[in-house]
Amino acid sequence: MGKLSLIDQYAKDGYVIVRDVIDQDLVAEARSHIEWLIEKNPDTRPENLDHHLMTQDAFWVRLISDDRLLDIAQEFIGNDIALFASHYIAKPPHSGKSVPWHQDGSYWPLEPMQVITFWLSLDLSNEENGCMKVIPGTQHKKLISKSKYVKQDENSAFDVAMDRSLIDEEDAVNLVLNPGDISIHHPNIFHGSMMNRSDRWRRGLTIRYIPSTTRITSAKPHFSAFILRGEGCDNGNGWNKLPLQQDETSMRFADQERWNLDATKLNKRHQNYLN
Ligand SMILES: O=C(O)CCC(=O)C(=O)O
Repeated sequence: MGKLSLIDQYAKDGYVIVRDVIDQDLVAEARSHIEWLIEKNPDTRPENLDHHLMTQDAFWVRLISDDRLLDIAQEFIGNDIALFASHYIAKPPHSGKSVPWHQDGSYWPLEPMQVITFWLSLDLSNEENGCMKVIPGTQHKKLISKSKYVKQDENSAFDVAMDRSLIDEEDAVNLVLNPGDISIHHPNIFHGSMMNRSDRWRRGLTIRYIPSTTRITSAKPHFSAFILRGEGCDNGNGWNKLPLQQDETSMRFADQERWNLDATKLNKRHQNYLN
């Protein structure tokens, strides 16, 4: 049998890996960005650097808007691409928290649940430092309501997650990624990751793309609702303006001038839909 396309592999297993998507210079900038965020937010755990910090952060939005990522996202969700959420889960050496088993869609206020997650690896991510694990095929299971999730202990990055009795750990696959690789996963797939007990960091960025027609039904404002490609639409999502690099709100980065021009153009194009 020939090699399956990304879409076919994803349909079969609920996840797929794409190698070498982002170059090492940009990976290094993303690592510096994590350091910058940690310094600015000393009370936030590095596993929890999430989209609440994002609205004014030009480097973050530039990174998730990278054409190499959007070109892949387009294969899955079409030309009109928006961001729902993004989150650095950076596990420090020796003490990095686990991400207990869950289905992403259980937490998400999306209608319909049309969404795709990219996980961009910023280190060698393997079993030793707590790489992501998935259970292939579980994307076909229904979403379990968050109200059925059970409380987790202080070693977990989440307060609640799936009951362990629902998980067949021997079916789990480790997603071993090099810096710059991405994995892509389905909102229903069972997945999680162990603590980082190694002496290396395990840093990754989750990026949740939606077609811009998908509605975000939670209370507004939604800090990471951005139209990234295509026509966009006014569906009550309260789209944010793409932020420009300014020293008060964003780290400096290599292609900030190009970004400021591109973001200004896109903001103009979508001005009727923006907050
Ligand atoms: O970073 C991890 O270990 C887990 C990531 C995750 O749960 C997600 O991207 O949905």
